[in-house]
Amino acid sequence: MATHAKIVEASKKHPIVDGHVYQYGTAGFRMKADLLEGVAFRVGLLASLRSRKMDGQAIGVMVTASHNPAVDNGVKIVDPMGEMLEQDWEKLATDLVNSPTHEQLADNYTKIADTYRITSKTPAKVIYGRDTRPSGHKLIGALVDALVATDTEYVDYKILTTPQLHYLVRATNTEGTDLSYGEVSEAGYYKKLVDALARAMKGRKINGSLTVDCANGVGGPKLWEFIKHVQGKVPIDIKVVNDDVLRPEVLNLDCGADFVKTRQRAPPNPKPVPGARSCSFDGDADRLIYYWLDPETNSFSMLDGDRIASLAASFIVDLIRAADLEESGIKVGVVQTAYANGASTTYITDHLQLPVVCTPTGVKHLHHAALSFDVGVYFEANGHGTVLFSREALKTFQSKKPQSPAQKDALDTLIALSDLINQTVGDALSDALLVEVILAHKGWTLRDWAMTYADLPNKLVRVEVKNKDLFQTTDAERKLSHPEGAQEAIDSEVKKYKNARAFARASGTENACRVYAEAATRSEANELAEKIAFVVQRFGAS
Ligand code: G16
Repeated sequence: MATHAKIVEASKKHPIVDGHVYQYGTAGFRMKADLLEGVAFRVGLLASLRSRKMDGQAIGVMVTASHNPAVDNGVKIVDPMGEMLEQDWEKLATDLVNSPTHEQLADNYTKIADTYRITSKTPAKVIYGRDTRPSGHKLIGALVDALVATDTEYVDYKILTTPQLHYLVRATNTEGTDLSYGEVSEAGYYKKLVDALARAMKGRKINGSLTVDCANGVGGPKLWEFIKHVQGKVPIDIKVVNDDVLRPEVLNLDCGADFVKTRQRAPPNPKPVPGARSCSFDGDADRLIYYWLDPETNSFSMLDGDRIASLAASFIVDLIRAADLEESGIKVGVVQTAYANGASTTYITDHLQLPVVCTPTGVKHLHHAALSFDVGVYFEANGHGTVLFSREALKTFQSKKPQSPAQKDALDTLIALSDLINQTVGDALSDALLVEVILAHKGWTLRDWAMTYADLPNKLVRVEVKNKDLFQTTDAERKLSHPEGAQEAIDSEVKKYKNARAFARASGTENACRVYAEAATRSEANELAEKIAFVVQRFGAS
């Protein structure tokens, strides 16, 4: 049977839901899982085309809805070096998925192949994984049917964290080359982390234990796997909590990085221990938030993505200086979004004297901007981020001849960090190890870390509106361009408060708008957020 006919036949088993408009958003297609079967099939078609377009390199597909509730799911595509799908192809994905009939779907598949001069003679390869959501199994079934219909080779990595899938895509496509990213297996991922951790920790000791809340998601079993690999090699005491993946309904429920960030408190279970160093992953383990309860005052301190970014940037700058590479022209920069606390931006620009770039939400935007630096540190305030090292920076670290044991130590640590930090995407496990390494090097507690600057009080609110798509933004999401008059209404509220800032935007992963407000005091930040939420409700009512 010709490919066109095979696609039509297979598609009939996995129809999309009539009347629903699908959009490839911040994190691929994400919605209630029962709307996604046809989408997963169609994503399989696109991934196959993408692989052929990229000369047969492996393309990744991850099935996850990350921080969203257990009933949701999502499908996203990973490009050959482990990055997010190229922007032009997001549009193709949206168009292909919305094809109204099975025939039109197959026609659109052929049209893309013709437009991009893709031939079926080029081999295609797709590798995929899924989080612990029960709906993932069915979605993978639909995906595989598309891969079979298009003669695409595939590898099923079963249950993985999102960053593990990104690692595997890059490892697959660089295997046997000078740029080899690591062994092409889940075990290879752990081995790489353990080896880099051992090198980065040489001569240092991690103080006390780290409690990791795994959001009852895939991070739990994968963290246990990591512990098996690290045992006996590097002393690190990890206490795993909220790792129940047998009851799907508890995923992200009252725990996880999103809960901690938005509620600004520790998960209620297990009961937080004052003074304990704790952190939370999200549902697919690509976000990380640290926190602790002060044993004296019982107050809660959160160390979010902004804090991780400033900690990592200052540590790397210190290492570059200690390695006598200050004059080498290595450009270090930080990338944030509008959600970054104003105090963090001031600290990075004024105290660390580093450039800061602001991009719209979505790691693809941050990742892209970070590539313009030799060492690009990017983090969203919600804990999603990583540090990218350019090839030139790595070459400089490797070729520099140390003049003293201290210089050698700094160079070795820089090289170890570039292996420890996931170069493809934000990775909660790798980021947590990075934080542990830095705290150990500096001999810091979380209190010391929290003392570097004081966050401006802030509030994040989720607002449900009839049509979130009415809300269009400009200026890296710091302003609304539509609906008309909404930005003026926001500005006139912000003006009433001291040191205040606020913005509203449509979420790319939930059917809602988000409002962020910052002000001089907590009560003012809360009040301002409420007022802006009211503006959003008013303008979103039509
Ligand atoms: C995804 C994206 C992140 C984004 C988050 C929330 O994270 O990868 O870049 O910050 O959604 O996006 P929004 O505010 O548009 O809903 P995750 O962890 O859910 O995959």
